[in-house]
Amino acid sequence: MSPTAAAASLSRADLEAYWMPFTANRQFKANPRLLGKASGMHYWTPDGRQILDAVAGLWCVNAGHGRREITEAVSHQLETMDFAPPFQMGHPAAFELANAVAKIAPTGLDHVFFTNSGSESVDTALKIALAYHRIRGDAARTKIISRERAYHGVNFGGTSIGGIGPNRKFWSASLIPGVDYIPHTHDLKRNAFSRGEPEHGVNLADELEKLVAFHDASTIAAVIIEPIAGSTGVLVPPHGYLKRIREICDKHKLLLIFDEVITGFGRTGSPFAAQEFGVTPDMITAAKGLTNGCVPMGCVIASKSLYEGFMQGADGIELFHGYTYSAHPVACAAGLATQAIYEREGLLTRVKSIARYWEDAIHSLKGASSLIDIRNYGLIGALEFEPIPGKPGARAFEIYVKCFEKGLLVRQTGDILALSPPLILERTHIDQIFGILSQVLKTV
Ligand code: PXG
Repeated sequence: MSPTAAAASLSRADLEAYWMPFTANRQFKANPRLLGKASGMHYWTPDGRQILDAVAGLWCVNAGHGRREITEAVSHQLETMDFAPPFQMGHPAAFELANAVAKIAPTGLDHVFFTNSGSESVDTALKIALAYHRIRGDAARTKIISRERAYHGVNFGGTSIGGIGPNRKFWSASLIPGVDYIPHTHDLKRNAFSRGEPEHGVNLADELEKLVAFHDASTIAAVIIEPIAGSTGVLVPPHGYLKRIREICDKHKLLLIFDEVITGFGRTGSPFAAQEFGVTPDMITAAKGLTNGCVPMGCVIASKSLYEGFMQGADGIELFHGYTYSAHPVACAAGLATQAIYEREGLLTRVKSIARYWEDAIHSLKGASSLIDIRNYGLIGALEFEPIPGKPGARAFEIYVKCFEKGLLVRQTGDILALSPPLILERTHIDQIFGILSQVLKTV
């Protein structure tokens, strides 16, 4: 039976064993939404309904679905060498992919550590930051400064620095100590319906100065920030905010980590948001678009001086960290084919040519009932709705389900809908996305 036919024939009982992540399992299994096939800008349900993908899977399929070059590279790699141990051994594709990533990264960020997900990238970056200070004889620098509403994945490190209540409250007594938060920058009173970077809020970066005064710089290892916060519902940084954060980090010798798991690989109109906003961190965490989402892989891109910091002292293992599947050959093959597509099709900067049309289209929804904010940057957009009293999230969930029924995949988080389509989309897709959304918004 083809996978599509198999999916179509799943019974209620067949759905039981799979404990679905970040999903209302009982609600889903009573009324499942299944996908069976994907190509270009679309998914198809097992019963053959076409769904326009306005979220690139989950912010990851930047070059569109079903790219033949990636399929061929992966299949060739599987036939040639299925696995190679990454500890004390290497294989050519790992070095090639590290070079390819370093080539598009901000100047000075030129060493790449491979992981298998965004969560692992974040935990890896935190461990590198702490170890770096220790190696330099500054072992008291152990604290991490994050932000309210931050999402940095779900491993213990990422959960510990996360700023979204439901994602951490069950484990809050068991998380790593020494984490503090600066405020988020979401300010609907002053910035609702902003196009691109909001005007107000650069002063919120100064809250970092207050935390430094409170903890003392000598105890702080790093500041970690999503340049554009994604999971919490798309928070675009106010004008000048990231630059001010960098200045404060420099002044107090704090490492700055940009978590670019969603903003990496062309989403903003530059290869990384660091280049887009003209601010260079000491490390970038990435994943998703690295392999076009088709084989799990993440990475940490570190500055030359960070790497050099470890390459001192006696010969031997410099960083006691790594995964069995770091630089997995199949993931590297997918990554190399993906990066070749990005380069050949100019996808890492293509967003610049379509972002204005996207911006005008999303803001044309203004005036829809209960819509309290529209925000956008690059090929990212968000619609925020007034919650139904006593039922947070219910309004956006209803819209999400109705969109799916009408052939459009969006992403819901709380009372916010997020949009992040593949970077190959054309104007006609933008018209379809906002055509469906505008119809659905009239019905809720
Ligand atoms: N950091 C950031 C900034 C992310 O957005 C992760 C780390 C973790 O990556 P992994 O690969 O471990 O999931 C993410 C993941 C959403 C959504 O709807 C976003 C993510 C994951 C799931 C849903 O916005 N980002």
